[in-house]
Amino acid sequence: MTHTIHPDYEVIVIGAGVAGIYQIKCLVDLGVTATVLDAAADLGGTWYGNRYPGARFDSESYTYGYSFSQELLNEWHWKERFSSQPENLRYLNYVADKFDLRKHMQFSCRVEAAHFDETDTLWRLQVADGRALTCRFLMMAFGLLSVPTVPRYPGMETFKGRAFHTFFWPHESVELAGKKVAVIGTGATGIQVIAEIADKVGELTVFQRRPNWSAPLNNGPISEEEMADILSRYEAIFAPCARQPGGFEHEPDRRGFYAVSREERVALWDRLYDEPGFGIWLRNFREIFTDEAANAEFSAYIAARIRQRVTDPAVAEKLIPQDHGFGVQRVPLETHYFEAYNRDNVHLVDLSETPIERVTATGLRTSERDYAFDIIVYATGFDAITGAFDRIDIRGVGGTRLRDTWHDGPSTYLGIFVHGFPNMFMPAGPQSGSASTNYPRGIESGVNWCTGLLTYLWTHGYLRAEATREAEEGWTTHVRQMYSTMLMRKAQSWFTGYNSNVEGHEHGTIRYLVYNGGSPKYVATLKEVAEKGYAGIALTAGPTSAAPGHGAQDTYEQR
Ligand code: NA7
Repeated sequence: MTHTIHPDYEVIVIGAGVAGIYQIKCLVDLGVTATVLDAAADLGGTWYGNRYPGARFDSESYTYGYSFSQELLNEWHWKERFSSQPENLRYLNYVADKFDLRKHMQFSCRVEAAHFDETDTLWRLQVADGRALTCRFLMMAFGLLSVPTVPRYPGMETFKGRAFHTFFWPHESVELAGKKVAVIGTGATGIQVIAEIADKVGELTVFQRRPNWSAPLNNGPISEEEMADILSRYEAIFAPCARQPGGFEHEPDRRGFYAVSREERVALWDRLYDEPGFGIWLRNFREIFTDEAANAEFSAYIAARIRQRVTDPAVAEKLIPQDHGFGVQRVPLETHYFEAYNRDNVHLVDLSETPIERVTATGLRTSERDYAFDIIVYATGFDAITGAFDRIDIRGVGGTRLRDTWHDGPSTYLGIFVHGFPNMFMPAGPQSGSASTNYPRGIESGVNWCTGLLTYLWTHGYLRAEATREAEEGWTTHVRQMYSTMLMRKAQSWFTGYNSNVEGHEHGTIRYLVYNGGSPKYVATLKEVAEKGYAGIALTAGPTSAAPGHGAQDTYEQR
């Protein structure tokens, strides 16, 4: 039987954040019939949500922006070294408008299901608005931290004041003056919001279960002259980003922790503490990631810094982590965070001593007492990296559910493919190089590579691409092995799949979510795979060539 397959789109991209915007740009450039679907009311992903006060990059702004267009680089002037959420959202809108991408995006489109149709070699999507859409290729670009999670306290629905997760901080301005505010959570988000609102609220009570290691962001404005200088040397900025494991300009100190004296180590740390950004983490000795003693010495150094900054010694001790060393969890960067606790209107409740028992109509009840609040802010994190996949009913060959396949953690080939889920690509997926690096740098590599693969498929008339089981097993084993030398494997954080608010993730059983080999190695691997004719990927030809731009008119013979 011969029949014509008319998928609605050759490619559907899910997610209009940093990855989705660039992915659709590449597809539009190729003249392919493609669209982006996003559950939110507008583009921006992370920067569309997360409108809480203090939300900003920890990446240097000029290393976060896209590098694909010199014109764009020339036109956009970053105002701060670590730009804030409103500006970041303006930037993404500017990019979308400049390249006229908005017309290829559909908002308030929550994809509920995506099922692979083996007979017609296409994906069938069910959108929450009732529409059914089809595409040949499905690109998952919905971000690693897009599913916020809140605690499961009894009585949450009874609270009479305002309560929101930081991701859903209201779009209109929230009156904070004179208000009694609770912040639950002291991860990267909590640390940003606490420092920012401490002097704007009436009373601020921070509910901390485990403290995080944190160091100064050292943000500052970028003057016109500085920006002109940055513009003139973008190439020299992106080149080291491509060379460094983390995708930042920061280069590790390669002298060797034990090769220098204690005085030299401290001299480096004193310098890094006052430098902007992740230098304190990534310009440090590499041993702090792998060697317990080296890590302990550096952690003690940061603990001493915290003691210097916090007036009340008892509060200072509570803010110093005891269960993990510096840098084995994602390091939040802060601006006057520790000084916030020196204010009379800021109070710290240690949940390890007095746990929250319930939410009441007027506030929170711990094992010790009741607290009254006008606003409760949940800075309690995300169902990270695989959460967004779990919330879509994704079914591959034979109706296998991705959620089941990944029950104990993801398994991928290159962080881009999953065996049994043909034509589904993750340009910045779990176990890819993006998750643990300066995200946009990783995204550009992933998107470019996926676009190259699609072009290859179209040029050679392939209709179906699927990672082999062997290739996936090989990659996943490699990803796991890389954790074995890293102290991070012992930490309970979103890097290792811990989340006390998600069933099955609360015990801290490690999930191998990120590729720890660093960006250069990852990019080199992708290049090698492509050069070997996409090794590890089974490519199946259709009877006719499916050239780009003709996605909706492909014809092939079905037997
Ligand atoms: P994180 O880093 O996962 O932090 C979440 C925080 O919330 C952390 O301090 C948690 O304590 C705390 N938390 C979570 N659930 C509870 C409950 N039930 N009770 C008390 N405290 C709780 O999320 P962030 O949003 O801060 O950062 C995520 C990333 O976003 C960040 O790394 C950046 O890349 C951007 P715990 O440590 O679990 O004891």
